[in-house]
Amino acid sequence: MKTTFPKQDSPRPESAGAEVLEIAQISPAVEDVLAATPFIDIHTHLFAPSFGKLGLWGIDELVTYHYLEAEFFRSSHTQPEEYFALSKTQQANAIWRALFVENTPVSESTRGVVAVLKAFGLSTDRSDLAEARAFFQAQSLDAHIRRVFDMAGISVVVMTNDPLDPEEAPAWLNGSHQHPQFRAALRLDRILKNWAANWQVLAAQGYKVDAQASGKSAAEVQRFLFDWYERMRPMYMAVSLPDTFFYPAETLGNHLLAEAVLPSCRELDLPISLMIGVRLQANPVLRLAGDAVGRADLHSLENLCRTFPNNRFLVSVLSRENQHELCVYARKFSNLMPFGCWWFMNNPSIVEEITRERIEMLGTSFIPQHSDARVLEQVIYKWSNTRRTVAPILSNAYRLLAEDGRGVTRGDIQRDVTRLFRSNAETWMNLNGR
Ligand code: RAT
Ligand code: ZN
Repeated sequence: MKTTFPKQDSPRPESAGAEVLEIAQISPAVEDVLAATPFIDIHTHLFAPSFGKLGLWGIDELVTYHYLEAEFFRSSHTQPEEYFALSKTQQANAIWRALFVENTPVSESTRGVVAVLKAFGLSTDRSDLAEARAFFQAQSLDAHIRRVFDMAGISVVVMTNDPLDPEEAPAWLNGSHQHPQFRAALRLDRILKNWAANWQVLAAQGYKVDAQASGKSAAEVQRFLFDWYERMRPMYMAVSLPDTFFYPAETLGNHLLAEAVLPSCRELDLPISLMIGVRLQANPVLRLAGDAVGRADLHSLENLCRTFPNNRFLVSVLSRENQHELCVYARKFSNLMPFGCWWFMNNPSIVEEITRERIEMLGTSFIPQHSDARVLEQVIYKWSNTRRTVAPILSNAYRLLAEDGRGVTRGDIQRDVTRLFRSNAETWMNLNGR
């Protein structure tokens, strides 16, 4: 069992890029380095091509992203029940008309679609989607994926893989899906949040579990996780938790977390990702778009990081009000890695605030962003937005440092950007060793 946590240990580069930059050179150097460094996207909902239809891509999927569906119902008289009865093409047409033709697409998610169209040289102001549809239909998926990764400046994405998803599990059981650029993450929401509806699935597969998760159940859940580890070779285990999550409360989920999941993570040397603060189905008629946010009690994190010092916790919080506490806890616990500006946090104004604060409090010992992309081409706009927002923040940090007496070199900038957007993830997940 590991008792130490991966630390970065890169001495200041001596040779390449060793001259101290003038203040005016800092910002172009930061932009260059950000553009030239391929990032690792540690949380997405994308799938490797071998998963077939589970992998979403193309204009109709982009336009019907649930972030846009939520906006659509504010700008259209269409009721959710009517919308969900439409075909995908009709849904995309309706959203395009309401949000891109009848209104100006100034929101973050609508601008994202515009940016993707522009990136492929397509018109951004057409009254319909015909041109875009023709373009995407003409692409062959493997080549398109390579092009998209290149345009997004990413080298690897981590998927979200649920062994109890009735559509996804058979794909894993029917063959290998190892892909160097699409790595797995073992998602535990069904086990940890809805044991009542899922324990029988494990039981039917031969695991000796019961409704109360008593007796051998925790050991059997471990056996289930080991089996899925072998199948998926995941980078981490993961769960999204509600704002009401509290550890240590007497719940089935906490029992399984402490007695099955965390011991398995220790044994397998895997981090666990906790995404905390979702208010699931605040408005169920909106389906995937119906979740909201609530402030969580982060004493849970303190309790977990202290009680389980040999587990590594990758943590993202959904509420803006929890961001500061997360930084403070990361200063207290080196087994805690804050990551990403998740979902409702992924807007430039908030990303800017959170990232500035994290640099001020944690230096480069955090993972600034993940895309959460559900549709392949979203990585293009999401990562371009991240680079655009982070560039002035990093430049400003270096300018302040220079004014305070320590000039920076291009080599310093490269080391920092690599650590933030690659090696914190690589070392924390042991990406290259699995
Ligand atoms: O951002 C999203 O798309 C959300 O719907 C969630 O999927 C969230 O990111 C999660 O992983 O639970
Ligand atoms: Zn997600």
